[in-house]
Amino acid sequence: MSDLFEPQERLVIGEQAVLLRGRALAADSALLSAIEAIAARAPFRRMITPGGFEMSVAMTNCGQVGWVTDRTGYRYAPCDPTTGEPWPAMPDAFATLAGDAASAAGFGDFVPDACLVNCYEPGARLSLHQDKDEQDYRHPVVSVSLGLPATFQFGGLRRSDRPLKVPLAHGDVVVWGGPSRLVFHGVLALEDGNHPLVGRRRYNLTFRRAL
Ligand code: MD3
Ligand code: FE
Repeated sequence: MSDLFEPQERLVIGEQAVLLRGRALAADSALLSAIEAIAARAPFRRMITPGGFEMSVAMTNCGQVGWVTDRTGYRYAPCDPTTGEPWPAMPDAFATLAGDAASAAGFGDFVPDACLVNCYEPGARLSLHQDKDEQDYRHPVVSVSLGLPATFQFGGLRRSDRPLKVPLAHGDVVVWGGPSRLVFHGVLALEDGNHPLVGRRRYNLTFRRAL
């Protein structure tokens, strides 16, 4: 356990937004195997926005519901529209990691019911947006980064607020709650590279309480 040698680095990046550097490192291979198992049943796909654009980030989900977008809008759905099957269950190790990270950031009793799994290949990006499709914004969102590093943009409550750039690396966990829950945020185009465990891509898990 690396935390026997160095205390975990905690970086406050906003009001109730806490970066727990390396928090997921000890579980990285278990998380990656779980992602592969999820993707074997609910394949990564590039969804279409309501505006008709294909997203550059490929996505899948696990949990009771999954986030989807198509020409009709954004929503949480109990079944994968690609297969018609329910999303794979959320692995216990996922829910435990998310609950523990939320506790460490001061949010007790976070029990996620949805996990969106994003897959970035070089060039993929996520433009500034708010996460507003969940029922109750009092629940935090927990994100876990794996693979190639990315530059995260942490903005404000208005799209026009100039975003802060935060590098996110393999194993980083971020908890976003309180006033930071509704900030505009995004990810700059992924730079090419090769991660020893993950290869030429980046995964991001976002744990939410959607219902
Ligand atoms: C701040 N994902 O899936 S994780 C998303 O790296 C999303 O794939 C990015 O934004 C990614 O919606 C960023 C960090 C994140 C996730 C959700 C948030 C930050 C957030 C919700 C509210 C505020
Ligand atoms: Fe988001």
